[in-house]
Amino acid sequence: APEAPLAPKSAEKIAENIQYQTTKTGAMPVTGGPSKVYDMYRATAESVQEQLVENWTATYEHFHAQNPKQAYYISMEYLQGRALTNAVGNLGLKGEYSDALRTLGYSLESCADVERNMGLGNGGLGRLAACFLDSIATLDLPAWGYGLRYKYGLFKQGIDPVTGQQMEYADDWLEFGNPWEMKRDTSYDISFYGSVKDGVWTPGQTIKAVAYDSPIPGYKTKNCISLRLWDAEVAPKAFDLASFNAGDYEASMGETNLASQLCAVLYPGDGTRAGKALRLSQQYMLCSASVQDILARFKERGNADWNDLPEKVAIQMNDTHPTLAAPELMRLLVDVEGMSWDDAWALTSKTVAYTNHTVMPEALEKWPLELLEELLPRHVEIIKKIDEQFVASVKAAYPKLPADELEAKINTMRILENYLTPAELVAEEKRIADAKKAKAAAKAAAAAKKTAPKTDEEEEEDEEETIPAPMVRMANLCCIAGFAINGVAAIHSEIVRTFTFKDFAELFPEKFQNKTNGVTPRRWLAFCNPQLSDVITEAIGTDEWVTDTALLEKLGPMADDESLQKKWRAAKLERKALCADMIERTTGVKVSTDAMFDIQIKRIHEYKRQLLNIMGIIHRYNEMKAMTPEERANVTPRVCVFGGKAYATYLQAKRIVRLVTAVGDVVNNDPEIGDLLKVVFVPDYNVSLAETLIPASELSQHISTAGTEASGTSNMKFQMNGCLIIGTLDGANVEIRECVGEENFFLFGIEEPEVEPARAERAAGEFVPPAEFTAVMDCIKSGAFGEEGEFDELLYSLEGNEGFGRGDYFLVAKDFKSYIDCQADVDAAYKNAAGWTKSSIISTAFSGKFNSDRTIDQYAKEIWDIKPLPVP
Ligand code: DL6
Repeated sequence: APEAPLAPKSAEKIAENIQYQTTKTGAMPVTGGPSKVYDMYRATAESVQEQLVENWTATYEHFHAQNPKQAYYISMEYLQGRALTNAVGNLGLKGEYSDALRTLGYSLESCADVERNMGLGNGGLGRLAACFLDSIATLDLPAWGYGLRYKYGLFKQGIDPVTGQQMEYADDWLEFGNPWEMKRDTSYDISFYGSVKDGVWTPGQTIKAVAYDSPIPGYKTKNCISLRLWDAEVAPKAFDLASFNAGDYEASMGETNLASQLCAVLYPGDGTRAGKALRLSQQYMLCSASVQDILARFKERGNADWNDLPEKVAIQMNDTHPTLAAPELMRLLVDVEGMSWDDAWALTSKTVAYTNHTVMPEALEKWPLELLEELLPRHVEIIKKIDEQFVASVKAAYPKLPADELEAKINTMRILENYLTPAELVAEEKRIADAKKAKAAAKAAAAAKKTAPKTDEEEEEDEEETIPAPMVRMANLCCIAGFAINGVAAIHSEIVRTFTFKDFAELFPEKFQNKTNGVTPRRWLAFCNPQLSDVITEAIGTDEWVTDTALLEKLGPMADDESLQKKWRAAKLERKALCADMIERTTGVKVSTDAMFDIQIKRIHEYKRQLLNIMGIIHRYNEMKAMTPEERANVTPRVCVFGGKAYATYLQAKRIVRLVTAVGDVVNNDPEIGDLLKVVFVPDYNVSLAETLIPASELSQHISTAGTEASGTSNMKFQMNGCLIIGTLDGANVEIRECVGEENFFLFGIEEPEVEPARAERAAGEFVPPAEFTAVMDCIKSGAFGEEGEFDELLYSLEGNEGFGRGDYFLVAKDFKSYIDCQADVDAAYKNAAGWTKSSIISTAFSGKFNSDRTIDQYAKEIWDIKPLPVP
């Protein structure tokens, strides 16, 4: 075998290196052919990893020697996607690796294509974390990511060919190993259960969290940071060999079982107590291992004074899942390092910061206190003390507030909901028992006098009064412990400040910030869309826009230029052809590249209103069916693409998926309609699919009910790729529209302040849905799509509050007319190719703000207080 040259840079040497790697991975490079592509990918990945390791080690050593303040991003999710194309792109070696593989009889694209997606996330929150890591590395910032190494991602989604329904399979992304990760000789004990006496915790079970690191290279820099994922293993000392040998396998396997369950899946169902305990255990493992590691590094770098902690460490909690990082930091400082409570609190509250990613009430996590107490008894003591301290501080802050108002404020803000001290609990139990007795006596007396049946009020009064279970509100703990709290788009941060956490913002106005999300222009434009990237680089005369996205604005004045427009359209067409191939491969539906590619890809959720989209399509279809052939000739042809996963237990979302496939079954097979309309649901939406769909898109839908989508980030990716948006004034749409100009954004629907009045109007029975909406409802009810009655539960959600109706909470009916009118404007605009292309160019030109480098620069300066530290 040839020698392995260290991190070669020429195509020739790279080819040698790949060949050398094949001797380790077992590939047969000369024969080629599909069965060997995976082996070749492995060999290429090993070769690229060697390149990265040089920089990775240099970065670690540089940070270690310089001992800067470092930020740590703790997140339950990372949607990294594939690594190969991104790594060679960031290393600036794409051409060399392509050439090297060509000489070996392969192509970089086909090798990249067989890589499994590292899909350790659910949606925007996880993909944002991945974009942030890319920007952190690119900006040379001292920061790292921490997460969990789930054995299975969320799930792989299929569509049952017979029923058209979503199916879920385990996403075994590690089936053939992961060439990018490195298991480290770093592990920490993570304990659960047990008891606490005088502040000393004697745990019941202990497992080991073991570090697996993946390199995250920056673009055109030596800096390469780490994504450290924790996996659970059983600590050898915890394995009960004696019980095992005595045949008591159950007893011997306690820790082994816990360890194997902990990192089995992302977001295990939490409908049961066991499911809740598992999710909490995952969150705790992530927090405990990460915080122990952070403190170990603080010491390892020679920092001797704990008071320096906030000058050396910032911890960002990505949503509330890593909230336990705060009490865990307290525990480690007080119980392990022997610090006083007050000193530890002073440090903790200057070290942790919180990002909120949703204002949907059901997503603001609350855990039963008794469950947390059983799982983490010492942490509950700590949380109770933080709560008690906070309640006292609120009382001190509002000395003049009337007692009932103060009590209401405390009840909204404190961490523990429905919490009673032991003495209050006894008193409350007595009060309920006395009331019950009094009621029974009164009832007996009344019964003696009266024979008439009970009134509704009397029935209600009969219902047994119980003491509600105390809950731990994680977001409140984050607001109390965090030194900064931010939302993820301007409108969202405003809702967070003035509504969701209004009382906290009044008490701690200095903590509240906005950090509008962003996406990395490397993965989401330069690498996923080389066709358009080449056109951009040629037009503006430099490729420096890949980091300095403000340069894209140079495209603005050229938006009318005919020759640029021609190249722009050619690039789009090439991508539409690639996308059409993918659609045919994955769904069997042949689509025309002459049609407008109209795409909605995101988690399936009622608030994101895929239902509005598909109902709009039904309206379009019915209108087309009623047309004469001459009228039909004027229709703007469309390919309507949906993609996204419905959470396994979210039935309403699964019904939406089914409605889309049912409509597709009818429309796609209607010879009268042909290529004028196609409706496809692309299964198993993931990062790689997005990299194919987004460059091909011409219209994308971001149509959530105003005030419900925190930001959205796919809207930014679509915009960067010259796609026009149809959307509501919600999340980052608001800022995108400001950047591209209202004439280049298809706006519809009511605005956020109108939402509550609209719901009230509906609840009062005063809203009459538009005729077009009612016609679509009737059409679905008639059984035109799928089985008759198949969508009854789905449609009930759009009806009034009576029966199963849920009052159309997300206001599909209210926005329907405005939506279909806006879609008619889209159709008209698409007919003017030059006008459409101009808007498309302007979209890209003014997408610079949504570069995650800008977002990360703001986090670094305004929250973390960290500075770039380039490896020399
Ligand atoms: O901030 C990233 C991303 C936003 O762009 C989306 O608007 C928001 O829905 C998402 N939030 C979550 C949190 N959980 N929920 N629901 O995923 O964050």
